[in-house]
Amino acid sequence: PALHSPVSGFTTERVLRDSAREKTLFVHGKIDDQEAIVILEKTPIRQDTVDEMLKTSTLKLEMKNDIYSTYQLQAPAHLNEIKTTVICPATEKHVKKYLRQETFLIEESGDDYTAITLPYISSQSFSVQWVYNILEKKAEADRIIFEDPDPNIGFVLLPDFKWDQKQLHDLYLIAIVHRKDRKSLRDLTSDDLPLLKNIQEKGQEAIKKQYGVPPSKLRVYLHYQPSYYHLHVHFTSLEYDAPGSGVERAHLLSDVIQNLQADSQYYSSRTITFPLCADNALLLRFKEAGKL
Ligand code: M7G
Repeated sequence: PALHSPVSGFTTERVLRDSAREKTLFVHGKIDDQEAIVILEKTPIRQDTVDEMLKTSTLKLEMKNDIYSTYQLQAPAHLNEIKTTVICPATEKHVKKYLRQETFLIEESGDDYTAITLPYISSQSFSVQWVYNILEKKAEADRIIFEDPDPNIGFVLLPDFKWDQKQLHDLYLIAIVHRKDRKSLRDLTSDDLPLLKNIQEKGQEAIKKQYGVPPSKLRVYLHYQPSYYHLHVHFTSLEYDAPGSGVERAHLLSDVIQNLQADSQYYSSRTITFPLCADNALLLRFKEAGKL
């Protein structure tokens, strides 16, 4: 839907991060006196628009040498969109999340979780209001592609807001569980196997049905630490190097299921390794506790 521009009144304060390779830019600024973050991202070129693009664009020659030539192509506006994400009002924590920073690996034992991480989560993690809005159909209801309404093993599956759904190459969905008493991987025991298997089976099935992408083309995982402490599972295209899909943060759902089958206390007792940014408040707590 067309909408009034929330970014026309944006004043830039500083660039938090940019990447020429990912073609993204994260800026911090203000919209009408409110703190705001705007994320700009050039989206992949869609195969189905290539013919149209080459036929309708103007080409400006940059150089020619033997059989080689380079051009600047000016595509029509509708083929040249920039995906824009706005967070407003943004908190200081959002600014830190997007600021490019040095990262450090933390090794969190089960006891560290209880003594250090859990108090931190309870006092100052990100609001999960957006998650509740999805579960209660107060936001993004029209984007839901599958729902199992069961209060114990049910979940909602919808496109992650990182994915514009224009091409399958960077397919990215999230399954958000209905139950509100599971914050992260750490809370899972073998009691949750029916929930996890349900997400895996029905999530994969729904994605196959909706997008024609089979389970063998999907990377299905949980983050530890997540940013939002309400249990959710990421489904990304195997072809796509999704942010946060590296070994230091992503735990494959199929591994999680097998680990819990072998040991119900696996995730409550094991030491789990994860990266944190330099001025992350949790990292400071690990430092204060002499763990870094
Ligand atoms: P995470 O592992 O808690 O944190 O995943 P991360 O953002 O550090 O990866 C939360 C996931 O939810 C991310 O993939 C986000 O892109 C996605 N997400 C965050 N928000 C605020 C929204 C939202 O409002 N709508 C949708 N559809 N996805 C969101």
